[in-house]
Amino acid sequence: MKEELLELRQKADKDLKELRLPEDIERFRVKYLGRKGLLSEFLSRIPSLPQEERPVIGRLANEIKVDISKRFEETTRALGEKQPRTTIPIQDVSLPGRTPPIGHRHPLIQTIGDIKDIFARMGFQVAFGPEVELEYYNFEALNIPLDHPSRDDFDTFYLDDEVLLRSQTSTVQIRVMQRQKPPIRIIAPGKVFRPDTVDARHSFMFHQIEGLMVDEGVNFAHLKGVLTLFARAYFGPDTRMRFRPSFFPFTEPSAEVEISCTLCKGRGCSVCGSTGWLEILGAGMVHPNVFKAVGYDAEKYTGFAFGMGIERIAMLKYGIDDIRLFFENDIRFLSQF
Ligand code: 2NL
Repeated sequence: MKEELLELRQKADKDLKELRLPEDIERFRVKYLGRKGLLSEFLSRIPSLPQEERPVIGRLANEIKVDISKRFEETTRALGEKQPRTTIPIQDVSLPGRTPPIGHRHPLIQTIGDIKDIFARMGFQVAFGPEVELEYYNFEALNIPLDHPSRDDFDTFYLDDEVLLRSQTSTVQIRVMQRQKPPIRIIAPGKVFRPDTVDARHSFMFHQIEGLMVDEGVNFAHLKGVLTLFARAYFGPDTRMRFRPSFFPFTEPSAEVEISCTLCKGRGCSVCGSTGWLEILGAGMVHPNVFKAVGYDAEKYTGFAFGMGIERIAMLKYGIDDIRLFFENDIRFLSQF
């Protein structure tokens, strides 16, 4: 019995030295010190020993149990001091914080906002309408005849015989005139769609702002005044303008409006094709047939209207040379605005 006990102590000593991981520690405790462990088992056998051996073996067994327990505790404490540092994540609260990336409005939306603010100061309200439209609003009400080339499938996305993706935002102004009587002063920004092949200057979807002012006595001088104020406010106070005769089915007379080149100030460069002028919008006096379509008295009311491409305006203002940059979601481009 005595030899057995001493052997047990030796084995326990050896096992203790090999303890490394938390699960080793627990395994050791169960094996030697647990309720059904080797030492308990040993102690339970003592009552069946001969009378004279019991006290000696009993004392020795207890000594060894206390000894193993003591050294087991020392070993686990030593291991415990090494281990927690490696498992608890270290947080240095004195480090500067990480700034989350903050987004901003898309440059086209900013441009719409800037243009809107200028017209708002002249009393224009903002109007919206559907992007999926009836052929009637996109063409018929705007005095665009059935055989006009822009009605072709090549220039308009048709969904069926009567329904299409609007190719201009004039549809919005027609809807407003149907609802409201003059005086009217609105701008209508939004997406328009045309089946063009995409390149540096074309996109199948782009943005327009159209404007409309209708009242008694509105004339071409009002149109020139409003657009001149707009151009100077948006492109700078030295901006000059010129109006050149043009044709649109929905206005008569009609004009193409140009500003002095924003880059070369009119001297001639590659942006303006050495003319010194840049076309920024089309405009004119609303055609009487458009007033008839919305039930306005064309003898009583007159009005002007204009339309401009927002991408083009933003490209001229910021010197952007490819329209596709607006739609590619490249953060290197967008973060510059
Ligand atoms: C362009 C410029 C233009 C209009 C749009 C318009 C709207 C109504 C009545 C009359 Cl409701 N006109 N809009 C007028 C002139 C030019 O857009 O280059 N368009 C092809």
